[in-house]
Amino acid sequence: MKMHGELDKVYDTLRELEKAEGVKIDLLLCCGDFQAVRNENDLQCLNVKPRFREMKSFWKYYSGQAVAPYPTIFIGGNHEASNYLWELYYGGWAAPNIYFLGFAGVVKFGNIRVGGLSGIYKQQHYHLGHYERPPYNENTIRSVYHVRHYDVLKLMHVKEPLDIFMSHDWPLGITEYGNWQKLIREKRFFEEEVNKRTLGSEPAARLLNKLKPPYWFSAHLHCKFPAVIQHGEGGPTTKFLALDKCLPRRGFLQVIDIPSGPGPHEIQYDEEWLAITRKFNNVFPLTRMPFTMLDEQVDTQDDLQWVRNKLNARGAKPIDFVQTAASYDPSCQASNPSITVHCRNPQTESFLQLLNLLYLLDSSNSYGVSRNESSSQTGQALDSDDIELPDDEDDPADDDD
Ligand SMILES: [Mn+2]
Repeated sequence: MKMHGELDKVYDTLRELEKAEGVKIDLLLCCGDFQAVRNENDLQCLNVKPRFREMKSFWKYYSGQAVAPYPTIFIGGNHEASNYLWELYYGGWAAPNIYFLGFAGVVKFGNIRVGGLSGIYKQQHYHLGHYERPPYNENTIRSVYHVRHYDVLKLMHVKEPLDIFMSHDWPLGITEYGNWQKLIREKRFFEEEVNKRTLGSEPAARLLNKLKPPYWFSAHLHCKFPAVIQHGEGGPTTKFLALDKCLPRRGFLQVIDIPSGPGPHEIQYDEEWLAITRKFNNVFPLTRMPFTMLDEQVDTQDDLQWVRNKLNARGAKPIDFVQTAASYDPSCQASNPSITVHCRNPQTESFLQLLNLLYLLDSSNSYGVSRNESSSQTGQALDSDDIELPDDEDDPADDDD
């Protein structure tokens, strides 16, 4: 499901559902536009029109005033506190019991493997490095959430089967596998893109084709759309489901029953993913220089053994949540937000120490490059791909992309 900051409503709905249907919810998955906004500063890093900037309810879960009643895993979309998600680039607890999967990531929940890719695809930024740093300008506040080849390449190296995969935008061509006629009757403005086969993310389609998970969930387009993909004759199938946004009487939530082992049912690190992370951290592109490494398979066997030894010794429980910013205080008069700069999140620092990797997220070299490059671009307003998505009157948060 997609959240748009409406955590309270979603958890309430789940509680009601448990009572009414007599089911037990083990895990909540959110496919982006989660809006993990902790305070006024984070709100400035969220790409929505200023008049729609609202604090919503995540800050309560961040401050400890409320506690997520279900373990929750989310990926990023195109309306996020991008400064905060960048602190947790490799994934981590955004709040107690609320886990951000990272710009790309795989975790285990019991013996279920959940993978995901954050952001949305825009061709013009796909091959660049992650050069964006807070404070964002009007260009970088948008490009920061555009999917990068580096993260897709890491996911392309996942060989062990995944059970669930999440992407914010839909895999390109997915509409062919479901009732697209009904889709374009209900959402006329998708018609041209559906017919031209330009609706959705090309790298997500490649990942779907490679990973072939039994379940794939997406969001972004504000409508419910199921599809079934058969991967070749007699091959495995993927059940695809996109859900609507969190509004009354809209299909924003779906309960799915997936058989799993006896547990423990908690979020844990995934060995193969940590091995891939270790392997690729030394080519982490952090500037606007194109990153063009090909999809050829890099061997991660040594790293897998290394990670296995490490996790055998310490366990696979993720590093604990650490609060890094003051949370919003409704009793205080709205103060002018200060300039948001990058913060080294202790969770990320501990994670990198665990894997014996360098901290690169504030790489001063790339920071310098990005500042120069972006200042030469001011004046260049939205590019043609940043057209607003037409949607219902009640969909104010969905301008851009
Ligand atoms: Mn979206």
